[in-house]
Amino acid sequence: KTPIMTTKTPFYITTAISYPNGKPHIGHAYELIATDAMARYQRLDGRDVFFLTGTDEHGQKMQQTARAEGITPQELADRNSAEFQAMAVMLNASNDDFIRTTQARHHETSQTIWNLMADNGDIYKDSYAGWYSVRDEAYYQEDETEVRADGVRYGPQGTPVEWVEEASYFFKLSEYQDRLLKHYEENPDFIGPAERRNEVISFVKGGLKDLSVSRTTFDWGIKVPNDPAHVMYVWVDALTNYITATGYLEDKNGPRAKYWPADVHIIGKDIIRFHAVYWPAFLMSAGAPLPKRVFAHGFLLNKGEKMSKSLGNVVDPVNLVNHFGLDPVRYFFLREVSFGQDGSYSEEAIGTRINSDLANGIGNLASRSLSMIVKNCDGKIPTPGALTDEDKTMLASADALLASTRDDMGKQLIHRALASIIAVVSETDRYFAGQEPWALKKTDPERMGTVLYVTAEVVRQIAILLQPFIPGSAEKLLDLVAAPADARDFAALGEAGRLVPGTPLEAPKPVFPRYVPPETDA
Ligand code: ME8
Repeated sequence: KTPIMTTKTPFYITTAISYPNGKPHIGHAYELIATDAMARYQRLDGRDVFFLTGTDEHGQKMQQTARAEGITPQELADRNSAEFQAMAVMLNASNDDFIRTTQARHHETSQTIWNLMADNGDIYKDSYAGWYSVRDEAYYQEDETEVRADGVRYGPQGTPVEWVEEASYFFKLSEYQDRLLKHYEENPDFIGPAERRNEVISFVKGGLKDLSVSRTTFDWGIKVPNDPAHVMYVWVDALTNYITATGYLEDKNGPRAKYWPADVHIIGKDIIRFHAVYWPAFLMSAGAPLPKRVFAHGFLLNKGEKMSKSLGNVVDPVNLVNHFGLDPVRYFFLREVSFGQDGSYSEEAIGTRINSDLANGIGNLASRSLSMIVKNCDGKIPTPGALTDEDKTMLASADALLASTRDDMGKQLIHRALASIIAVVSETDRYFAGQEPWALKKTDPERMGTVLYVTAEVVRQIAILLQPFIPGSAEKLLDLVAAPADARDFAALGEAGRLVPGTPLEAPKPVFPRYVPPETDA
């Protein structure tokens, strides 16, 4: 036999890299869970996936926070980066790497990209005078800021700005205005969702000024090549992380170079400008291909209110997962929030959603149908008889999910993919109730076997498709239908992987307990 070379198509997906100036919060967890679902989906769909997340450790915010705590920025970064790494494990994230911008590999690539931009004639030395938000690590035009009643001047994201004047290198961003607009025009999928695309286009049409890309009033950053009095502006180094991890700029034939350009950067809506304006301009200047897509998700609100330390409603993801369990939390955020829009969460909403869709939905369907098989069919998957139109329609609905969810997930419509999977659960409930297999037990046992076979087969396919979203629970469901370990990816969906009659099943164990709110002292 001649071995067949299988070359899977690469798929590179990233989250933003988080500032480790504090512990991770629920917004960080949300972004990682959503990106993980997309990475897992593509892996199961046969792509060669590289999924990157990490921490953004330089800049003035890190330096100031460390000083306030009486520790070094490196100590602060080490302590909190470890928290972000632990969160990724806790959330069952399938990231293939975790990048820290203080790593040697990243210093190297940041200096490489700087040199490429300089060699292209896009970097010059001057001095900067203008407004800067340390919290956003962003420069703002005066007309983007306002002085509020408290006498403090704020930037467009509601964070205070301060006046900065210092020697600085500039990047000739102004020269990229037309090329960027042309790129947006020719690549309508470059920015999603549409609201963010429109926002970016109008910002760029408004005119781009050259960007200050180095700082001299502090030293916690990556040194500018040949001018050690300057450290790179933190966003120059931060954005570069995505290409650092592939090694593309150092060696186009290296083991991970095939992943560049990224298929999609998943970020929050507050940092779209950096990703859809600065980053492509840097890459154009460095002569490297641009990412195919930048998709901005919305913000999570606690009971409709913005989370903030002063309101005391910043939820620790560890507490949330301890309270509800990991997969219920993953499921809630992925199903409840329209990906790309803001979303609200509350204990009540999480409880309601997991009871209706998981405990009373797929959990109940699996346990009712599979326990009937164990009791009434000798503990083995029954042999189906001739299929009726209803059976065929039911199987066709399950078989159609691959194409529809593939389309939705390709557009980051995670909530829509999940909604269509759960809609098939409801359809199966109606099918099951309508066929009354419990009544067929005496009148027509062969027909009962067919109905149970069809139902179990739909459960199998739903379990395969739920793996990207709730991997641990989906695995348990697949164990319940005795799906072979090598037939759990999307190649096993549809006709190709139908349940094999005669396969022994064990009595189903419950996978999704009902959520019962804790007693409160009224
Ligand atoms: O912005 N809801 O880091 P970061 C949803 N280091 N998402 C939220 C959120 C919320 N309430 N709060 C924050 C940075 N996020 C930079 C990124 S990338 C080269 C550098 C999202 O720790 C936010 O939008 O402030 C961003 O995508 C991510 O969490 C990290 O935010």
